[in-house]
Amino acid sequence: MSAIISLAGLIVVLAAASGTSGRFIQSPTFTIEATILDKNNVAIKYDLGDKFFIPEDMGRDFKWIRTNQIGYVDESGKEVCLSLLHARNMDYIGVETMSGSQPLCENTPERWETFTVNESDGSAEEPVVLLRDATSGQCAYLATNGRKRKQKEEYYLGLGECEAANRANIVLIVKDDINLSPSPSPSQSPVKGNVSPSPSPSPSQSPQSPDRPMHQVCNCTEGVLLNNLCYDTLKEAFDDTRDDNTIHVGGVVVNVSEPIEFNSSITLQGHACAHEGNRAKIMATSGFETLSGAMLMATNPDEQNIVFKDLEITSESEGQYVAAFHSLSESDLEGEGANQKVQLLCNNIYIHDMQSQEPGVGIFLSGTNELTIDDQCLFENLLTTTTIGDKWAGGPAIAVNYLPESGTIDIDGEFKNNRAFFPSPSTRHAGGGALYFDWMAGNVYIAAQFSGNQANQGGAIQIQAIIGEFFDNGIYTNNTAADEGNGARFGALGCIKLYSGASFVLNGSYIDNLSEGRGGAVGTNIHEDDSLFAIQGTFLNNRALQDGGVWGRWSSTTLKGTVVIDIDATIVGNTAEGDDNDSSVYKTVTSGVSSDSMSQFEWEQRTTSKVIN
Ligand SMILES: *[C@@H]1O[C@H](CO)[C@@H](O)[C@H](O)[C@H]1NC(C)=O
Ligand SMILES: *[C@@H]1O[C@H](CO)[C@@H](O)[C@H](O)[C@H]1NC(C)=O
Ligand SMILES: *[C@@H]1O[C@H](CO)[C@@H](O)[C@H](O)[C@H]1NC(C)=O
Ligand SMILES: *[C@@H]1O[C@H](CO)[C@@H](O)[C@H](O)[C@H]1NC(C)=O
Ligand SMILES: *[C@@H]1O[C@H](CO)[C@@H](O)[C@H](O)[C@H]1NC(C)=O
Ligand SMILES: *[C@@H]1O[C@H](CO)[C@@H](O)[C@H](O)[C@H]1NC(C)=O
Ligand SMILES: *[C@@H]1O[C@H](CO)[C@@H](O)[C@H](O)[C@H]1NC(C)=O
Ligand SMILES: CC(=O)N[C@H]1CO[C@H](CO)[C@@H](O)[C@@H]1O
Repeated sequence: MSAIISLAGLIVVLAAASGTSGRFIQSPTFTIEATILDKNNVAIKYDLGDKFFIPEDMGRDFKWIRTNQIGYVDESGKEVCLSLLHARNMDYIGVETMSGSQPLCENTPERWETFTVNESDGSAEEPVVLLRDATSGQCAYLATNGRKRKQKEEYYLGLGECEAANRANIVLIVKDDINLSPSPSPSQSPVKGNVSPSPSPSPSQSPQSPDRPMHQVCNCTEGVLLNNLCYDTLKEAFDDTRDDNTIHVGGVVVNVSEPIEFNSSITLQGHACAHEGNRAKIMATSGFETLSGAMLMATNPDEQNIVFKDLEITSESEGQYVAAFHSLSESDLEGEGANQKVQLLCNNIYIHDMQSQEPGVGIFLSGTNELTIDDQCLFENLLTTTTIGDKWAGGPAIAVNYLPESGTIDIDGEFKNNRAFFPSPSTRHAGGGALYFDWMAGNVYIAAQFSGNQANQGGAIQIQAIIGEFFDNGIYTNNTAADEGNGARFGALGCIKLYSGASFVLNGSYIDNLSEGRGGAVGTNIHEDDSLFAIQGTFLNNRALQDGGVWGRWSSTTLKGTVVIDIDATIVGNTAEGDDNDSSVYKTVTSGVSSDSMSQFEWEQRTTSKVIN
């Protein structure tokens, strides 16, 4: 399908032209660039040519011509200007029509201005500056003709809502070495047409300030806006979405009373309007119950790119069964559902107090090329539970079944008091108190904080298989692997199988976690040849009621691959109650063959890293 357009900033660094309206501006030249991810997730830089984006260094150099014109001087000395042009079925911004003629600046109106919106993408720090067409009030963004396989997909500058979220990733790069800061437009021409973009807050305004300009959605009685129209329900808005649309919610609690299925790539953007905080609230009404379904369901059988921003998602009643967001699963489309890829970016979302019989009460993804949870996100009091069936996968906050080799998962934010619990007659072996990962062939990076999460195995995180790199910088406190009558293990996190080539590095902080069986902080089972397991972070006061105060391993297979307990790791006060602290650091057992362990005392005598194999 279409290439994935990466989300980066449209950052305009143009001439500081304040107060010079009406006369020529001494301005540097710049290029208009976009970084586009191809199918293999490789970022390629494109420059805007005369009408389409073309590979790097083949684009145009532009400059400001008059106050509000962007263009260049051609070989014959004529000024050619960036204009809104029309082709059969698309409108685009460029300097050459499809028939090859070029709009001269003297015939085109002054229309372009820069326009600041407060960024709402966690990756950028600065307010985002968009390029706005003063005539329509809309802003330039990266558009695509979305052609399928046979013909090459082409990218051009289109016009859309003036939303930071809608900016794609166009960057105007100044060529000359002049020290410039993003500057608002020199002239504030009145905005015409039916579009009223969100006004830009001045840098001095805090997001909570009472005179913060409100988004258009704040005037919608049901708190839902799409393409400048208010909707009665969130479902109706979703039904009308196309790829790259942004649905805005906010002002009132947006109620959801039935599942919303959608197959487009969208942004769901919350606005707090006059209310406290910086999120909009979406709530499943108490009559909406589904043991295994979700409020929002991504149903495109191929790929979908989704962004959630500034949202609180919860359910109305305690004990109500309904999940927040699911992709397709293996049971959909006769198994084809498992091949779906949903790319998801979450900025500042709070999902809490919900439950389901299925993994991923917050977020369930069958497969993904990219999942990013930013540091403003919080997942709290989510529960996956059932007494029926052959259930193992917990991960009430987030569950991901498949991450391909080229994929990435980045988890930041906070996970508090989530739980997976499958009491008898189910398996009593729920895995992952907050997160559950099945087949991880790509790169996983964890930087989040986990506290008070609980499951039978992997108090915070359960991983079935690592094939790629799993790097953990998380902070784990007070998570528990609880004995529910079936071998509790891995107080904070654990992985069942490290495949050949896998790397599982624990560089975070693991404090006060408890396993009512083995592995007070972490655990593993199968280590294949050429795998790496490294303990190098801070491990304090973790407790195993059986063995392996920090790390517990048990398998019927031989321990292969390399294990490193780094001499720079901080390992203090861990307990293994089952063997009077003989294995307060670790115990590894190959059943019926051998076992090996280390106590805190032995660790303290060491001056070099402990390396196994
Ligand atoms: C707006 O931008 C300022 C300055 O970068 C930032 O501190 C603030 O958090 C932003 N507000 C919102 C709502 O994104
Ligand atoms: C909301 O409605 C009021 C009254 O009709 C209007 O003055 C205001 O501009 C609107 N605000 C937005 C953000 O659309
Ligand atoms: C949503 O439901 C709550 C509780 O049932 C109600 O108070 C609120 O007014 C509803 N919101 C809207 C926009 O109808
Ligand atoms: C997406 O959903 C709409 C109805 O909501 C349907 O008409 C369309 O065929 C679906 N597209 C795909 C690719 O499934
Ligand atoms: C530990 O977590 C439990 C829930 O699992 C919670 O009730 C308790 O208050 C937490 N204790 C601390 C010290 O955070
Ligand atoms: C490992 O943890 C240490 C201590 O928190 C930190 O300084 C270091 O940057 C981490 N290493 C990596 C590669 O993130
Ligand atoms: C095991 O170690 C812990 C932490 O150092 C300590 O409190 C406990 O008394 C020890 N238990 C035994 C039996 O030595
Ligand atoms: C060392 C230890 O057991 N720390 C805490 C682990 O988490 C439980 C609750 O989940 C606490 O009660 C313990 O104090």
